[in-house]
Amino acid sequence: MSAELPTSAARVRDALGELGIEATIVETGGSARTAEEAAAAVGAGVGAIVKSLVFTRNGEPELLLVSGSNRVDAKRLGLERADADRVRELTGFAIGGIPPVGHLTPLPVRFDEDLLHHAIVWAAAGTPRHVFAVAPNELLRVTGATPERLA
Ligand code: 5CA
Repeated sequence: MSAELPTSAARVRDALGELGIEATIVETGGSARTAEEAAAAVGAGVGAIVKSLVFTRNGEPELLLVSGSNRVDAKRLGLERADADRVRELTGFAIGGIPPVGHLTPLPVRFDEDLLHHAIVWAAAGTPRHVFAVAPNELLRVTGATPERLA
């Protein structure tokens, strides 16, 4: 039940609710810290897992929502990986459970077009053991991003 969610997952549940996304947060049996583990935990292909990654561009942070089967072409996009402390400071969550919404500081979002090839995608819900499913176009809608090639 939602009342039993840890604080970090409850924050994601509340953020989703405020955005009008109907999603049930699921606790995985084992670790879902990586896209591969999350895919195995929910029985989805790794391409249907949303990686929520913080990068910086000219020092300014951006949130990239990337298909689990893609690797961001950071060089082409002029991006650098944010370190774990910066990610925590900006989002309020620890790596392995970074959700796509509900961050302390709302960041500009870049959205991987390949996520739209799936009917449903799964994203982290604030902890390495909590995920939620969402239609990718719903996630796209609430981010206000324009889908693009990030790989
Ligand atoms: N819960 C899973 C599936 S949704 C998850 O959060 N996957 S993830 O891909 O969004 O988050 C893990 C990612 O964090 C890895 O792809 C890895 O590239 C990145 N990462 C791991 N350690 C660090 C670190 N020290 N600094 C910056 N990024 C890191």
